Amino acid sequence: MRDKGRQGKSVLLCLIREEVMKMDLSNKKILIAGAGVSGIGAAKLLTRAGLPAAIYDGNTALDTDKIRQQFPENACLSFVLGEEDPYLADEYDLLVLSPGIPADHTIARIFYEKDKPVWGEIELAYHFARGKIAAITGTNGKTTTTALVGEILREHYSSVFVVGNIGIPFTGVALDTRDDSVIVAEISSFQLETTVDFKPEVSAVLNLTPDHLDRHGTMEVYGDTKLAISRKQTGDNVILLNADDTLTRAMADKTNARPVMFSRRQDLEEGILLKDRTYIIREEGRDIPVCKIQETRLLGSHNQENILAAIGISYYMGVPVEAIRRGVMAFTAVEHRIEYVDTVDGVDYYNDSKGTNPDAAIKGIRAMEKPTVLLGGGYDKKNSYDEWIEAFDGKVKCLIVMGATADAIAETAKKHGFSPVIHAGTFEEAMEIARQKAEAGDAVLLSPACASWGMFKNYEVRGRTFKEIVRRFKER
Ligand code: UMA
Repeated sequence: MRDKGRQGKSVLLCLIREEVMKMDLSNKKILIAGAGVSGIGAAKLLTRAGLPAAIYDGNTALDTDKIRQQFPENACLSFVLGEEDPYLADEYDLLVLSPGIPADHTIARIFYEKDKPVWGEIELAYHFARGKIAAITGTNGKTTTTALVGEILREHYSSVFVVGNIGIPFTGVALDTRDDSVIVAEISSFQLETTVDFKPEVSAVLNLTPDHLDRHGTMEVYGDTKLAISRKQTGDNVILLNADDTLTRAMADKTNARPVMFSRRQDLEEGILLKDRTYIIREEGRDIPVCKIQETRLLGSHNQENILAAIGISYYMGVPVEAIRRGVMAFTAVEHRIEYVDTVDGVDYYNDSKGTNPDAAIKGIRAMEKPTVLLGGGYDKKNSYDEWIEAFDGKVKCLIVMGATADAIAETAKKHGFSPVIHAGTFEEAMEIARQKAEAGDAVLLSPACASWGMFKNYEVRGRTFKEIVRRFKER
């Protein structure tokens, strides 16, 4: 049934996964909350499928004309802006929530109170998508691992889609997937709050360190939210777990999927591991070598973990070892992740804007080999900066702080006896100071240990701004 065409409403039902279909969407009124990348993606999916889409957004100044221009003229699109009115839960049958809007937000609560379903954009896309899914979560390394798995899958499959928190909404491609497609999805904890029937063939939880606790409250809730990636998996499915991380290792007892461990440090009985500096798959007493560490181009021990996970995910997605080997060896770096930008006046500039929490930023600083002028600070997720500052390890010659967390970081630095710390009022000012402080032979690293919100739309805009300013430095 799922092979049929996709014109008209009756055909729409044929596209919906029979085994997961909970609801006949063709006669449901659907409200999408959030007019960002996810929300627009969800609205495009519905209108392409011939269904009306209504978008709710708290921002009353939203430029709806500009959004409309992204849709065909005959698309049935409407907007609800401003205050969340309880009547919305009477008017609409289903709410599709963007990940930036917490599941306990008023707009979601009014739907829950009326027993109306609340889905995320991932769940909506899942109901339309065909093919096999690999889903990746964890605190750090998700984007690199997702991109790497995408590269490996392309070595073997002809229809590959890389989607999710990486910046490409799953809803944007769901209608283009086929039965022989493979989809690799980076899924954030925010997105996992609103999955219901989402069931990937292979899932992975890479690691778990404190992050987004302002939203999830406790590490326990954060961990449970991450494990929701496996909630609907069964014994036919695989979950890759990091054996070197106590919290992810313990998830093996809480999932119905078949757990497969990966480890950088342990000689596992089964799983994906390093032996004699070679990545191997150990299965049923056999060691299958994939490639050597020095044959890969991703640097740092955290990337060894990402490679181990990617090998396991690809292997259980059916990719032959030779194709995995080619994919791993060809892969370089991801934008905004310890990305070398340029050398200006003998100073190397690195963009690690994806270092949005202390743990990720620790990896950024560890990868530096030269005296480093470090730019940090941004949105306040109530993280602690102690471990990050301890990791400076004599490498940081000057720390420039900005944003809502500037004072908290400066205080932590003082507590650990680190100086100098310089406050910058704007990102541009921070860059000017960095340029003045860095001398030939130094590095300037943007690795803020904080999200960009409050200063930028997202970490990507922050990273691109960094790169743009470096380019201007070069032209001066
Ligand atoms: N909005 C409201 N009320 C609110 C909050 C937001 O109306 O209380 C509206 C805003 O006015 C805006 C829209 O919601 O119009 C924004 O929605 P959004 O914040 O969900 O952002 P999107 O543009 O849809 O991007 C989201 C992810 N953003 C977040 O999770 C915050 C992107 O992840 C993701 O790439 C994209 O969907 C596609 O899946 C970014 C991110 O920072 C990269 N993720 C976090 C992380 O990686 O740590 C989780």
